[in-house]
Amino acid sequence: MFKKILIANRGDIAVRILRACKEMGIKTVAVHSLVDESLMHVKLADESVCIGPNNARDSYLNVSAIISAAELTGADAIHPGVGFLSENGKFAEVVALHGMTFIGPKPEHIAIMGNKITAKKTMEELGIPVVDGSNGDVKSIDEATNFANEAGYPVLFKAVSGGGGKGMKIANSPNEVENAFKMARSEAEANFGNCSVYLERYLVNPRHIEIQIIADFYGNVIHLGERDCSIQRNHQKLMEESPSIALPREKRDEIAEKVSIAIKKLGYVGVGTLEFLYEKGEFFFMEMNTRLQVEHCVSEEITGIDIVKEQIKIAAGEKLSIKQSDIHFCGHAIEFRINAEHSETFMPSPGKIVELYFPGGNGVRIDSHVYRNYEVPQYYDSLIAKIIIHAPNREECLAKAQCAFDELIVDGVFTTADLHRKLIKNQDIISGNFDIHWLENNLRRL
Ligand code: MV4
Repeated sequence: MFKKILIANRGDIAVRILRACKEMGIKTVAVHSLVDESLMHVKLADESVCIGPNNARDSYLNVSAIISAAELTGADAIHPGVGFLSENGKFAEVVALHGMTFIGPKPEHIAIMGNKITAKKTMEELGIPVVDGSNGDVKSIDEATNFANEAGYPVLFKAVSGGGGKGMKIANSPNEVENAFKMARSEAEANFGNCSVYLERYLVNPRHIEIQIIADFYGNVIHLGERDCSIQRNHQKLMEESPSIALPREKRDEIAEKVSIAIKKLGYVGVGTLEFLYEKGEFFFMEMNTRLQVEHCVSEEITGIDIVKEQIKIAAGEKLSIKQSDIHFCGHAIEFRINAEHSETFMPSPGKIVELYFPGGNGVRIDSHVYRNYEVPQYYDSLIAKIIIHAPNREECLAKAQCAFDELIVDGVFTTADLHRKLIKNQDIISGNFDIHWLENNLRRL
């Protein structure tokens, strides 16, 4: 097992990883930017190193500074957390070249999934259902129109190097193809430095359902069921839950089984998530996230498995300690993301948290790094806390969430808590009647 892990991240996820390390008796190194000097994970870590100025590019994305910090402190592994360098295959290679372990999958698998066409092709060959699309990048308007006429409208252009929704353009009819193609290409070039785009049949009202997997070096693979992440805005998830109210158990078992087999055949190692769109009882693979995810907590709650501990053990070469048949899905869990943002405009709201009280009690989990008088910096993601509620069923979960939000106090910055207070009382949310567009379509009415 590792003796010392450097955590190349900040915020709630750095604290989450630090806790796993501490429980396992592993020493921790925190890294931080100038403004993050008094961050919670810095206070809790055994050692800390300042890796640069506030701008993430100069600190949390600064590969040489992070490698130097790891060598200086004698860390034997680096945990990239979420975001930042977590899906950077080059970084994973550099870590290995310096004789340390990157706590994540093999660089080759990061690379396959980083290209949306190879990701889709790979998964399709491994028996995972995908949405009808151009087999490769689309090079001309003619080629695009031909595909669209065959597949039927609407169609969707996507960036090959994309992900997270940037550079997507819909064409509803033949006369919209040219414009959508050109716009998608220029957005792809501007955002990813690669103008390649591909085409898919556009799914109009899907849900976002993802499958969590964990795989070790010895071909053992388990899945932790699904998470429904349909409640999102501008590709930022706000509320995630498991199980999905829209997904019959047999359908869950069927897709999760297919995913486990595919992951085993692929030789993938570590934790990962396959993101699907689910419409009219059918799954369509979109992307695979080759890292820990923000919303991993809901799967932990309903399975009792510590995903981060398993991830660390696997990276150290240990066998998975759980078999699929040992996993029992228990109750319902919902995660509410508390961002320092205005709850109506979603404008960032940096500043000092002058008053803070977190809810508690049975089934109420808080993953957070903030404390009273903490100053939310303007430089990074605005997530300040995750409230994860676990109860025997969805109804009790929502009731418990109401109690938790009655107790919660965050003063000094605007937060998304006010939006959650409305969401959990909304009839569509209560009855599970929503798709990926629901929040954007209903914000004004909430
Ligand atoms: C789609 C789609 C509809 N049809 N693909 C957005 C981000 C990327 N992960 C996939 N995305 C989508 N792909 C087809 N063929 C709709 C979306 C999409 C979306 C997906 C998941 C969660 C939120 C979304 C919001 C808008 C569009």
